[in-house]
Amino acid sequence: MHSTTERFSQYIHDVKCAVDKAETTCDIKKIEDLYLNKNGLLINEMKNISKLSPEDRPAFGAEVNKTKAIISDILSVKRDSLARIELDKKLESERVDITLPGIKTDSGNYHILEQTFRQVKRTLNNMGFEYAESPELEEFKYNFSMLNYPPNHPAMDEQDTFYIDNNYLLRTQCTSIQGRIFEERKPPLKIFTLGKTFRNEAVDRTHSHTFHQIDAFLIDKDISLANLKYTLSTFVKNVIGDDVKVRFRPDFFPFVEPGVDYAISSPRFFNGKWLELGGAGLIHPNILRSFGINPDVYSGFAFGLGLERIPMLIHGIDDLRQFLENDMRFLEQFPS
Ligand code: FA5
Repeated sequence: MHSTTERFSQYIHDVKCAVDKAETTCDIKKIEDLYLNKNGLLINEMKNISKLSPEDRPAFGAEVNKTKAIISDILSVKRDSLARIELDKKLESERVDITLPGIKTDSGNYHILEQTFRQVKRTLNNMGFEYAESPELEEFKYNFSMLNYPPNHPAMDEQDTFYIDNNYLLRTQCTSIQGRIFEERKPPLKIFTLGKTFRNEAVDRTHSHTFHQIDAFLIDKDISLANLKYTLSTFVKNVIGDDVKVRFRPDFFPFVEPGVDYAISSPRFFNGKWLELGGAGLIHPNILRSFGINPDVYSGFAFGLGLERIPMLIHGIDDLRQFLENDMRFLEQFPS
């Protein structure tokens, strides 16, 4: 019995030494496995109980249980303190400094031309104009012939473009929608379109090979230049500002008679200087007649302008090439 007590004291001593050296809860687990768990030294000791005489068994059993309890206490105290250290380390490594500034994510933004497009669309819709579309890759006849350009007329040279073949070209003006509408529908009509146009152009700050046009027309009874001027004034006041005045000057376009160019002026832009915005006029009677619309009953006006002109004026953008370059430093200046 004496040697048994010594053996158990040795166990406790060895456990204390091992526990002193333990640095992690895993080390504690290993010690626990060695002494207390299945196949551990103290469980094996219990197996020896059958070899003892019946009168020695209770004392031996009590000794084993006492030793197990002592070892278990030693392990549990150390395990608790190591677990606390491990938790502190984990919390420290995962610490979030809530006072740090957040990570900024970029938010999407409509291109300045898309913003202008939406504003123009909303304005003309509110004024009773219906939005329609026609192809960018257009037939020669809609872009020129049906718009009263006589064959080989020099006005076509002003709008040289990219030809696919003798019949198809990239449209030079959104006015090309007129013939497509007149073929299908009868007056009264109040329509506008907006889209890409293309010209074989020497590119500079105010001219591009690819730009956008707004084109609108109205056909009804008793339509005159007065209606055109009122409509255009309302349009530019809504889009550019209430202080904007509109001026007409005679100009030539084969599809209008009389034809005008129109300019706007506001004390906000270039000290009130007149700035040309686009072309307009009363739809040529030849066009009305060619689509079976009686010019003695119906008349109409049409106007067109470059979309880019609007943000250029409002924001003082002096180079239209920037609209197509997708330079974020430029685009980010116009949050939608
Ligand atoms: C026309 O294109 C006529 N279709 C407008 C019109 C419609 C007149 C209805 C009468 C009735 P013009 O070639 O002037 O007209 O072009 C109209 C506008 O498009 C110009 O004022 C300008 O703002 C813009 N524009 C023309 N060419 C370019 C270009 N190369 N780059 C950028 N904008 C241009």
